[in-house]
Amino acid sequence: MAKVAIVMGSQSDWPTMKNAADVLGELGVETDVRIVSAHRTPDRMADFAKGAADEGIAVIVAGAGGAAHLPGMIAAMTHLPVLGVPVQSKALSGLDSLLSIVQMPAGVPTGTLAIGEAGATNAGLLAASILAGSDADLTGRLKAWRAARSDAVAERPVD
Ligand code: RP5
Repeated sequence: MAKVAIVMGSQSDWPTMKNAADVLGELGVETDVRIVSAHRTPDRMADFAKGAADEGIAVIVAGAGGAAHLPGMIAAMTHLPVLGVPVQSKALSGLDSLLSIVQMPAGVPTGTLAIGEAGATNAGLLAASILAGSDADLTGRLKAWRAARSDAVAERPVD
């Protein structure tokens, strides 16, 4: 059963959010990926947020762009950790998305990652880190993944 849900406001967010799914796949973490829009499918969003814990989901990665209310609205309806990814928007390059996600009122925490693909990748890694706290095998895979990334960095640049 998937312990990480990856949700996004639109099909157009998938090229960004796929980075979260990919890194979790590399770490052997099953994901449940859905399109859930705060504005276009609010009832679907509420059903998802209220039911996620009972479905066995432990961490939610939520990405949206522009008026990116999705992560905060989900966080308002579940006690599960919500990691928000600001998707890069056309009009304002994702600054709108970032500010829509990051400035939550005290009491409704929503993690906020970097704009775009780096944020999605790191949201996946953070989700894995959270799960690794109670999963020794995943801890080992996460350490190996990070070590491989370090090993891939050359000591000196090449021409
Ligand atoms: C947001 O509006 C979505 O998360 C997406 O980033 C943005 C644009 O959506 P589309 O018009 O491409 O469907 O709700």
